[in-house]
Amino acid sequence: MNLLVTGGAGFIGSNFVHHVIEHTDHRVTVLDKLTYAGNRASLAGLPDARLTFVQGDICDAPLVDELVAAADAVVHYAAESHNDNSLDDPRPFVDTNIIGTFTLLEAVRRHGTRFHHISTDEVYGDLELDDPARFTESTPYNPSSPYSSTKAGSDLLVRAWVRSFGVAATISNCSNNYGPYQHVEKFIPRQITNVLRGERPKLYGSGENVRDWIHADDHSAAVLTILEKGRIGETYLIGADGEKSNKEVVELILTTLGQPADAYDHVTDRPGHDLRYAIDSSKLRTELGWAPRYSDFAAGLAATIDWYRDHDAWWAPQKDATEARYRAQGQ
Ligand code: NAD
Ligand code: TDX
Repeated sequence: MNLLVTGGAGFIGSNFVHHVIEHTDHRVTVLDKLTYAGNRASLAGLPDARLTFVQGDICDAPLVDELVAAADAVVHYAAESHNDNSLDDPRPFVDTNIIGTFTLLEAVRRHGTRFHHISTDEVYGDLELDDPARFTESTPYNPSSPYSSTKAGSDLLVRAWVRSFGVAATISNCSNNYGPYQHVEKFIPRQITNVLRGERPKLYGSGENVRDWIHADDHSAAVLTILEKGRIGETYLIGADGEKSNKEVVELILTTLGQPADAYDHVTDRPGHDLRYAIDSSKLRTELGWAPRYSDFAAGLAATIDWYRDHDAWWAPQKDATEARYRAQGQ
């Protein structure tokens, strides 16, 4: 198959491209705008015979049409992805996440191309810390931030294009990813690279907020499974039973790097900060037979820490500007 992967120079998209090249015979074309979050170096070393890189915008309808016409399937990762940025300037989130997804849907509709839409558990809002419930495919949408509301909007566009126009699409909503190639603005890489630089980790508010962590490679395997075996029109939740409070994660990063567990600072909380996310991925596991490989979070985190220690040249150019932005917000 010829796969068109949007956002393939970003964190999860690049992990998916590596996964596809390693585990299948598919050819991949990446369409990526190379925003501040995209990095061509995340695809370095992959064979030219299997991978074509196109720098461009998913809102560019003629370009999207040409690339979709040449593809057997589209896997759509491209997005503005950071909640804090969406509070500062929501506009690019509306443009890329909504108009960009609309542009892709119109192209796959014209060409009859299989489409898989990558989304997030944040579309469901948040849960109380002591709520025994977890998100399922039937949880009502209740997004909190400009980021999650634009992702929710893009999911609803996909559902409508399936029902109204018969587009052959599936959707997956995944929990928080960690692993190599994640931008240093995000929680885990920010704290790892802070400690590597001799700076203290920064915890928003109390640090009691809970995220449900999954390794990016497990996310990639799940997406490939849905692409191959998923039922058209269906949504699948992806998660690996990895609930941890932010405080627990920071303490684990510190102790893994040989520092005292309490050597972190509390900083200004994120406005509207979602309390807890938790995914029930039974549908994906029982219907399609997927299971995560990274069941030991401490081991996956240690491997991720090693990756950042060994890839200073990949993240160092972005670190100062990222921290300057956070400092300006009191974070
Ligand atoms: P990222 O910010 O690391 O990467 C996004 C990529 O999209 C970048 O390479 C960027 O250059 C590209 N891009 C942005 N706007 C574009 C445009 N207009 N045209 C073309 N390319 C554009 O994001 P990520 O964390 O890898 O997230 C990828 C997808 O996964 C997103 O759809 C996100 O909502 C979803 N998701 C992320 C997580 C997570 O934990 N990071 C969890 C669940 C779902
Ligand atoms: O310095 C920090 N300190 C801190 O306590 C940062 C950057 C974050 N946090 C907290 C906020 C969250 O509770 O850590 C948690 C994780 O923060 P982010 O990495 O910004 O992720 P989150 O807001 O949970 O969203 C992520 O998961 C769902 C991705 O960025 C989204 O793209 C995805 O949809």
